[in-house]
Amino acid sequence: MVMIEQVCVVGLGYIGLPTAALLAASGFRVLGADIDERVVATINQGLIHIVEPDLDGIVHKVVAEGSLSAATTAQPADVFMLCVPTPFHDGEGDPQPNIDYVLAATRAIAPLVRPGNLVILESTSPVGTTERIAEELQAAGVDIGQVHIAYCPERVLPGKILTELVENDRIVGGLTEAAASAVGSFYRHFVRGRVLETDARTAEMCKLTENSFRDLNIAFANELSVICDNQDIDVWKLIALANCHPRVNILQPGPGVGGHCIAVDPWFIVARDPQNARLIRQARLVNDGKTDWVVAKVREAAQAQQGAKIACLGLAFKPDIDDLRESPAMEVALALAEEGLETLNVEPNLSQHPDLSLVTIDEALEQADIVVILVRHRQFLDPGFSDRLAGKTVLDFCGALAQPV
Ligand code: SAJ
Repeated sequence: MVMIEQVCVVGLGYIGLPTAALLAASGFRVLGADIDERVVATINQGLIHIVEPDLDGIVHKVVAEGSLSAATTAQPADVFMLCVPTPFHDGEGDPQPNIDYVLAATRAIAPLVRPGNLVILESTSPVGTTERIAEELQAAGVDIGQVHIAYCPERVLPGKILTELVENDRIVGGLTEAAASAVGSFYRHFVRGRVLETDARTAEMCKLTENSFRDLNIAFANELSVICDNQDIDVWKLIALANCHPRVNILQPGPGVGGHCIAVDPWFIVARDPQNARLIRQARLVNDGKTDWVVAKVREAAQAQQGAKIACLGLAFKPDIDDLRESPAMEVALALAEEGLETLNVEPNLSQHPDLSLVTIDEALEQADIVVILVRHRQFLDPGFSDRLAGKTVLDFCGALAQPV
């Protein structure tokens, strides 16, 4: 059994920082590493640079106690956890995964890795990335026969990260059975869900599969919404009725799929096997195409009312958060403004935005001729909200006004 006292978490973003804080609160001495000096300085003051409920309190506490500290370089430890971004390469054609940050982080820890250490990758990654880590470490002179290397994907929902880090089941994919077992034991120190051991490639594919499953099911709902619109059927009512069947559970249509996970990860599967990943690729195209469809629908309504003011209600990528990254609602609002239409943008979870002027719900409803509901924020679900829309053209793309069946 490996004795673990120190953990080095490389990458202090949406996953790395909450994980580092949780480990520190669970009794480990945690050294966080991030290449961004401002991030490091912020954390060392006990503050946070991301928005996530309850994270500020826990980071403040563990930094004050001395169990979490940050630096711009990795530090010697018993466990190394890599939580760095895995974006796309820019270019033509289908998006291709870019694992450069994972490889750079591996090279950064390589001089510090000693026999008996655990090296864990948490970043969403294409199949084979954990093997690439082993190759990089070996090339840097590490005796990889003496090191436990595993893939353990994060599975948390933004907005519920601290709870889900502890409660969710975790998959640990070892490059060897011994690695899966050693890394599994480490996770059992702080995870209350089950820790399920497997091989690295299965674990890598499992993470991508989970988000593709959701993307595909949302694509089904989005496709239905367009078909129903053409046939004058209320898709929200249709889905609610269909879901009364004991084995049917259709997700909800929206203006497209946002965030930095579900709209990204399926491409990692497609990139490895474009010939066979036909449904997965098509789902991505359907969901991205839904955003263009929404813009076209609003354009059509605006053409019917020359000079109309258009209220865009909700800009975040999903309900009741302030996160605008990869948000289809934001894409719609920007596209309409670029077309020269007069828009009034509302995001109740934000007071301002650098590129877009925001107004309150009241201001928007006072002035708007056309109301476009893009995100199912709780403010738009209030009983009585729909009464305030009387006399306006209303386009509800997220079912905020849908009545229960
Ligand atoms: N959405 C719909 N219709 C639905 C459900 C969601 O249009 O019925 C849209 C949302 O509005 C949003 C997008 O999908 O734009 C994604 O939202 P989400 O809440 O489904 O997921 P994320 O991106 O916040 O988090 C996902 C989660 N994965 C799964 O639920 C399978 C989370 O557990 C992962 O850890 C996370 O991706 C990640 O990091 O990969």
